[in-house]
Amino acid sequence: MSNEKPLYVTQPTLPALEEFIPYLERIWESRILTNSGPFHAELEKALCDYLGVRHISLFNNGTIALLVALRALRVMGEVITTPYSFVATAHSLMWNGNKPVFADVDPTTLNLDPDKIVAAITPETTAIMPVHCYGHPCDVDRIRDIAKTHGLRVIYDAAHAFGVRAGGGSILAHGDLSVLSFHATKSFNTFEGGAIVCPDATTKDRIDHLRNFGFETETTLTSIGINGKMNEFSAALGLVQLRGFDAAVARRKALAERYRSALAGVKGIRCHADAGEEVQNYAYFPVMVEPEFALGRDALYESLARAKIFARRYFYPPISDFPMYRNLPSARADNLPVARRAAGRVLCLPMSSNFSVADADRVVACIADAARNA
Ligand code: T4K
Repeated sequence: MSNEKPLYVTQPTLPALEEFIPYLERIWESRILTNSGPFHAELEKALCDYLGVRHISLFNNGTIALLVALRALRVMGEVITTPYSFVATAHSLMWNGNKPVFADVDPTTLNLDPDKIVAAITPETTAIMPVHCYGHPCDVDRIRDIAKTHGLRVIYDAAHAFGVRAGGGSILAHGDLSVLSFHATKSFNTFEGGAIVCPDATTKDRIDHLRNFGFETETTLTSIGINGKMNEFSAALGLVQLRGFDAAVARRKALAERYRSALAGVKGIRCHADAGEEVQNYAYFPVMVEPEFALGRDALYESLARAKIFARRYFYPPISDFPMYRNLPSARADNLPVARRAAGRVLCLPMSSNFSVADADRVVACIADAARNA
């Protein structure tokens, strides 16, 4: 085992502690800890301004936000989604009593392939839940057209897509709703947290009531809501994190560029393509371990772990292989060849605003060594 520091797939960005202390003092003085406090209101406004979106509702995590997004639009029936994602995407459908229908992904972007969406539509289809995987934009124009033609709702799982811009605006402005995650491992974190981006005040109102048990006033309950509220600690942290977000993206961008140039010389390692976004967040650095590489993907994963480099196989296995999904007709292997191939080859390399270019060089050297020693 090497003596060098461990490099995890990600390491959270944090502000300097002294920047955060004044916020903590205000929380301690006011004793307002949660339930739509002042920092909560301030963060919703600051995020709308920063992201360039109309309305945002903060949540305690991205998974609860997905559940509430589906409930707010009263989605019920078959929902076409991707097998190439974190399980929370499909789980949110099952929790709401919907039936996930998996469609295959595009080989370049690894996002839902619009042609495969069309092929999966049945009379029971009510919605599409695409994922902007690794923060790379889905084909939002084609998905909008498909949804319009077939009368479907679109809820984007935008857990990876904080700050991403494409086509001249925020990627979060597409679809009926977009759902963000602010988990510790995400590009923008509030320890745990999430949000729903929505285009109109009426929908935001419905989402906000659902987030607070369904209460409309102190004594009127209009829906079977849940507790999805973000607390003041997380909201305050979000306000401080937002100030440092652009600088953190710039540091991750430098790391991504170093990875790309250094890996160009390693046979059989293919960097995931940039998918045409104007502004990326560089939250993940996925590579494909192709058959020409001297080792299989899992052997490389183990070899890196022995050198304290903890890459991750996001997203292996594909969601459609987990026991609660694999008996669905759409989970058949021959329905999802592209997603399955990517899941078998992908490795997300360490990526964090805290890592240096020398850290990237260490990872690449270790990959090259593993190939040489194979
Ligand atoms: N939709 C999509 C497409 C998603 O990717 C996710 C979450 C969601 C929805 C749901 O959003 P949330 O409900 O989570 O807000 C992690 C995260 O827990 C999960 O948020 C994320 N996606 C998923 C892709 O990754 P794990 O189990 O792989 O994380 P974990 O704990 O193994 O962390 C990875 C590495 O990060 C660790 O090896 C070390 C480092 N780390 C992690 C944490 C939590 C730290 O250095 N500090 C930390 O505090 O799921």
